[in-house]
Amino acid sequence: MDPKKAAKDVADKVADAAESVVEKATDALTPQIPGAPGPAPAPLKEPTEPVPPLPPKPDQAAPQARTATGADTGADPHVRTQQGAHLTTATGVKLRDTDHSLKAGSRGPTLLQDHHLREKITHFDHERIPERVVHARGSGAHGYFEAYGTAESICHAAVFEKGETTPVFVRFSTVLGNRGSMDTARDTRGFATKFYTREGNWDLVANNIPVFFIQDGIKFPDIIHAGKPHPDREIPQAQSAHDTFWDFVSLHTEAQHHTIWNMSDRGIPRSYRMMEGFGVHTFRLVNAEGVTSLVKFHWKPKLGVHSLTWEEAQMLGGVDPDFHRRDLADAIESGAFPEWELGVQVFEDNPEQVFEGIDLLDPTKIVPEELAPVQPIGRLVLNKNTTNFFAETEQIAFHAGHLVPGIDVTDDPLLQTRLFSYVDTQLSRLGGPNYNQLPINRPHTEVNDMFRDGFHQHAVHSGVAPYKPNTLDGGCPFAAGADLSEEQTKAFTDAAVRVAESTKVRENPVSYDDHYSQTRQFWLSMSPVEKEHIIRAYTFELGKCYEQAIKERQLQALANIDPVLCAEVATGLGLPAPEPTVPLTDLAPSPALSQLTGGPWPGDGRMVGIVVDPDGDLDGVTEVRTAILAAGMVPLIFAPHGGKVGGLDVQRTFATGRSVEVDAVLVAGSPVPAPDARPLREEKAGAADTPTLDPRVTMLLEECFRHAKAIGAWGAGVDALAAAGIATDAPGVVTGSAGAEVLTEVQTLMGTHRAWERLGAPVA
Ligand code: HDE
Repeated sequence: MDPKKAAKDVADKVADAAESVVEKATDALTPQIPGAPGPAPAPLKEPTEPVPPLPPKPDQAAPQARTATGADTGADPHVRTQQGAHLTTATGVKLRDTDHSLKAGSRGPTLLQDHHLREKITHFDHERIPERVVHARGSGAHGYFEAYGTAESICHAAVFEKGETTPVFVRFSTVLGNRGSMDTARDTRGFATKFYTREGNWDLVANNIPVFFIQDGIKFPDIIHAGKPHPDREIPQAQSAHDTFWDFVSLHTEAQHHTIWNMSDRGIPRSYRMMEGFGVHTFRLVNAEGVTSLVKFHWKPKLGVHSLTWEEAQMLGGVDPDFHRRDLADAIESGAFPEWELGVQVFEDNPEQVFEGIDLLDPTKIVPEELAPVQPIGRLVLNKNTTNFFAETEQIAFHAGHLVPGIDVTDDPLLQTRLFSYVDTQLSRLGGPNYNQLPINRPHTEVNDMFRDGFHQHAVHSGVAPYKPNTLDGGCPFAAGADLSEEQTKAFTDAAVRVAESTKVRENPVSYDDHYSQTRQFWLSMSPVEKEHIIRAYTFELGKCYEQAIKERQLQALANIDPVLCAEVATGLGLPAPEPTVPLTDLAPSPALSQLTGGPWPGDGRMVGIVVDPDGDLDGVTEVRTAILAAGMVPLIFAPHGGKVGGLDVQRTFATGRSVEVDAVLVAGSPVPAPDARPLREEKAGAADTPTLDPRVTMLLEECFRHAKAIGAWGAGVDALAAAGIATDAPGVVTGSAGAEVLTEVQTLMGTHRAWERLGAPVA
């Protein structure tokens, strides 16, 4: 046969097969339950016909297809993925076999000549890069930021122009744990946003806690070394419940304010979607007239601020260490796009940089929202998952110094150190100075630097004169101008702020010495149930310390915060409560600090478990399941076995599911113990006597009750509650005769996140 025709036949065949896979993939779109691993269902047998690489899943996006110097190539962003249907080497040569190395005979030694073996193994050997020195564990998503225009009067940055929509990538993280650590550790969370603005990239590298452990960046290695695992045994991973952390914060008492936030429910968020974000430092904005203002940035989640209970967080560490990562991806995949409002607290840029006695340059202080309201300036929506975690989430490089015209820094000594650290760290993490050329970091605007060469240079620079002044490249590139009305030439201009004449010193301003008044204010602003959680958290963490002296020293710090807090923790530790060593200052409580204010909150993307009995009311289950989906939540069917029950797909069996995966549970029947509920096979089944209800359902209901989740039951499900010992008149427990009506009430209960009364402390 004519070789050209043969080649065309193969090409046509491949194209047809690809089309059919894509069609199947498209049919499989809109999965009602998120989490499908691929774009098309997997066949039972290994395919025999080649097809080009499958398309990405509908919920996925990739970095825009820009050149290393910012030009829009107009290509499909997925153009960077594998090409063609056949396996090749890294240099595009097609391969016949990747399963066997080249040997001298089938039982002989492997030949050094095997270039494919060497290339494959060598590449594999170098797949890992150093993890981030802090914030190693994280997860990210694509989205956009839409400006309301309300910041135009204080800032001339294009990103805040009314109606301007800017693509963003957000990465959330914990701080202390390594890349593989659990999501639900008690810790601060990172909330870093890269705005690909038309004037260059702006990074707002924020946390979910508005204050920091230290006032001067030079102490950063100290706090991080104290928080990381002990260097001798490298334990404990991803937690602060150990001697070195408490040794440091009890000595370095400026850390006490941040620490009480960590000990509060803020340290164990229910979801990244339910966290606030704070820029921490005060920033300086400049408007079109050159007038400067000082601001603090706040992200406010549409779903409210909610947390796990400590027991849930601990259980999830084992049951689902990827809990927050999964929650974010699932929510986006199921169309419940996470959303926040960006707001600013605005202060006059006076020479003292002080507002109502609060030093705006001290990152251990907040400005209560009651004193300076948070004014909304735009909306952030995350609507696409990543296509490749490494290329996007791992390789994104944030930098507090990625600023755009109109957004500038202040002299906060913590921020000043960050301006150095973020570039420096990428050099070893991303292997050289060209990390901004990685696809996820490329700006969506012209890049015309004079930086040249270096490892992994992607640009092919023309010209001969990457220096200034020059004549050989026509004097290019030219310095941009200060005229703000000329967008083409609008330059970043450092705000011309006066620096007071002073002497070189290594010291803090006196105002930085107050470590306790706002720490106490936080405590006084909590509701009783939140205070209870804080007491338990301190007692747990200090109880995990070995050294008595460290516990006693931290009790002294607690005495300086509040005598009740100190006494309660001291009782748990079996130590006497000391007297305060500083006068207690009662600042007015700030209701905005409590998570129990506001609401009711929407249930977007929340998980509702439905316990199903194959002999129970399956029509009711179908109806309720549809209603849950219609409400933008995700139903998870829990059944005695996998596969289908009454035509419904089962997402969790009583063996694979656990209460901590759901926000609320509906009980649609009273399933008898399933065959695999024998104690020998199933640890969750517990004791050997024969109960009427499957013991794993009993456990699920007990845990949901203990964690103050909404519980609803109808029909035989009410009997299941009785069998599990759940009082039907307890707060947050709903029974009825039909599923739909029970669901409506459960949804109302979910609006407050938990049935707080069940947590054993009054709400207000
Ligand atoms: Fe960071 N921080 N940081 N930090 N930080 C890093 O940068 C550092 C601080 C924050 O998802 C590192 O690329 C110093 C405050 C987030 O990729 C590193 C100081 C706040 C992330 C670094 C601080 C943050 C980082 C590690 C004290 C809240 C994760 C890897 C002067 C406003 C970003 C990297 C991501 C990451 C240094 C203090 C937030 C080493 C020296 C305050 C959210 O450069």
